[in-house]
Order: sequence, then structure tokens, then C-alpha cells
Amino acid sequence: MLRLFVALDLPEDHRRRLYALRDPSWKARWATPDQFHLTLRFLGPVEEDLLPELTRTLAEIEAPAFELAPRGLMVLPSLTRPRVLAAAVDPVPELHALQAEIERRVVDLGFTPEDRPFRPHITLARLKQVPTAAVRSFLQRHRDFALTPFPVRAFHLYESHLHPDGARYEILHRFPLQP
Ligand code: 2AM
Repeated sequence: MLRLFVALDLPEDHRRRLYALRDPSWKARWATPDQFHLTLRFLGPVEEDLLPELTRTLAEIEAPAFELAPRGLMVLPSLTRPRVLAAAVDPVPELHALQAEIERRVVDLGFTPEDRPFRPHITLARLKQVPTAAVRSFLQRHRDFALTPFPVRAFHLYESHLHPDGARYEILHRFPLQP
């Protein structure tokens, strides 16, 4: 079984800037620069036999390239139960259209439909025991957080390798968007 997800990659400079937000004093696991991505669809464990068909299906998607600008920080699932600290992005119709198309295609292949609404985010940290007050003050301190838009010219199929000290994400396939 392969643990798979479909996601967008980020440029080096944006990774560095996201990593710079890190507060090492928190009881949290901060993502390292090589772990940053924006998930479009978590697929979970997939039989290796399915990989060619999945790849073929994703390669059929015709969607335009677009620009994406990280802006704002958010906490998931909620500020009263802070588990994940993440960066949000400016809403762009192309991002949501791409996510919807991927969802449609993978459901056609037999994956269970995603029942949660798409909340695009780049995970910065998984919080263990960070008091809500500390999270609130972090969000306040970074309330103007924004990065310059970056071009999204492709989406990717990732394999997640789980390790006790954090996941390693490997890009298995690149699917170009239309220029
Ligand atoms: P997260 O960053 O919000 O946790 C690889 O695990 C990627 O898939 C992560 O970006 C993770 O989102 C996302 N993902 C979505 N649903 C998931 C699930 N049920 N289990 C694990 N990861 C999930």
C-alpha cells in the first residue's frame, strides 16, 4: 500500500519565509521547508496496482496554470481546539476548480468522496499542547502575514512516508497545468 495525496508544491523562497514563522518554544512539530505543500486531495492508502490508472486519470486533467498568494494564518479545526497551524491563501477560482476536477476524477475511479469542505491551507505546525492564548497572540502578531503570489504550473502526486520523527513527502508524478 502507498499512502498518497495530491498537492501543490511551493517555491524555495516561499518555503523559507513560511519556515521563518516558526516559534521553537512551542510544544509543536513544525514542518521543515521540504515538507510544505498545499493538499488538494488526500487519497490515503492505495494499492500499488492502482497507481498507473490513477496517474493516467490525473494526467487527463486539463486545467489552466494560475497564481497563488499565501495570505493570513489559520488554526484547524478551530481556535478552541488548535491542532494545526496553517497559512491560508487568497481564494482563486482556478484553485477551487482544479480541486473539484481532481475530486470528480478520483471519485470516478472509486475513491470515497471527500465529505469535508475544501479549506486550502499550508500546514506550518502540528500543535501538541499550545495554550489558546499563545496561539491567539501568535495570530495577532502575524495578522498582516502575506507572501507574494507564486505561479502554479503543475500539481503533483505525493507519497507520504511516515516516520516517528515526522513524515517525508516524495513527489511521484508531476502533472503540468496549461500555460
Ligand atoms: P494537513 O496538513 O491539514 O494535516 C499529507 O498527510 C497531507 O494530506 C497533509 O497536508 C494533510 O493535511 C492532508 N490530509 C488531508 N486529510 C488527511 C487525513 N485524513 N489524514 C492524513 N492527512 C490528511
